[in-house]
Amino acid sequence: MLEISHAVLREIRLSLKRPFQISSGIAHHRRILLVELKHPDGLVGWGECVAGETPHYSPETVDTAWLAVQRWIAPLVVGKRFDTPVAVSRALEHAVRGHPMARAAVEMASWDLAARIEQRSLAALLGGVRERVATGISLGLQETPAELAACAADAVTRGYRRVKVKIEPGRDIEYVAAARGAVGPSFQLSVDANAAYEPKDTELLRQLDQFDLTMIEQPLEQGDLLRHAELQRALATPICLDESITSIARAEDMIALGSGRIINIKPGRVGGFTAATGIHDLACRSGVDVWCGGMLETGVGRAHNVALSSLPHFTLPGDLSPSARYWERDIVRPEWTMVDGALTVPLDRVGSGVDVDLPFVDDITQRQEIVAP
Ligand code: OSB
Ligand code: MG
Repeated sequence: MLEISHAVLREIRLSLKRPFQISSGIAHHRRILLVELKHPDGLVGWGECVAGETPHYSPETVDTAWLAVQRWIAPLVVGKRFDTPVAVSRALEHAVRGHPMARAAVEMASWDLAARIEQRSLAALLGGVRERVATGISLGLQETPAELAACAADAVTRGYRRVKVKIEPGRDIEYVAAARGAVGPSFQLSVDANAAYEPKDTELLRQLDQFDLTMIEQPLEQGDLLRHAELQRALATPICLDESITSIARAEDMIALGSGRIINIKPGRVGGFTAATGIHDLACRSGVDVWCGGMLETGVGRAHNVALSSLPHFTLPGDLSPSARYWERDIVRPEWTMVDGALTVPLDRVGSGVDVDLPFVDDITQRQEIVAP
């Protein structure tokens, strides 16, 4: 029985080794909301909220998520018993409109806790089958095409299986040409615009077809499913949606409208694992490819992304870089390491497979609150 006695919320602060710039904003460090759900017997499930510091990627931020979890979401689960984490997801969906990132932090912690109660790995509980998951790198916007080419070449040398480069108007064709030159003609290369373009840019985006990209991620605004469908009809390159897909229903809309051919599933963006696995199953039935995106997570969120990526239809490499790419020191033991361009799914360990380094987390905690019944 999934019984939750109380929840602990923490906001931690971690510096990124290097700033990460996308079309809509830049991150030098992360302020991250961590959620602990406690079982009366002492077992703990961990969740990490993927909301950023400012609303440049999504409407939610770490501050709105803190408010939503502390005031409305955690009170829906503390002092309660649930049959399954799916029931937790339903309870949150029933009572909270929007706030999918805040809901996901609690929902995913409940899956981790359920796996620990059942003494199974989170990956197995989710239906995972893969023992290793292929890793792609997401390269932020660079100052010059030559700098981007150097980063891309370095990523290939390190063994990454796919390189994704951020683009924006003014930093696109020339940059992608340089990246393609650096990785070679047959290497998996993709681009991510983070919604920086408009329908009037269709002719420009058509020029990207010459680079044989695996996909172009989120070219237009989050709500523009119809315009993405028109753009997809004009392009040979598959469109992948990220920001637009906030629920199973949005994924159904995308597929019905033909707004793209690939989905970037981030469990932390869609309300948690229940929706993420639902989107996975839908995509599998519909012939749409999926892969797991990243949000510069710590080792806690990365563990969740790795577990999800072990499901059978995650056929494309995910944005799942090892800990050392982001942090001087990650908050979990063991840290995530990459071998031959892949991370190992901890199928032989209980729960998400990592232990949180609590003394270190305490050192970097900016605020903490207990939510009890
Ligand atoms: O669009 O996928 C994105 C990071 C922050 C916000 C949005 C995105 C990203 C990434 C990073 O691409 C991927 C990673 O975690 O390595
Ligand atoms: Mg993206």
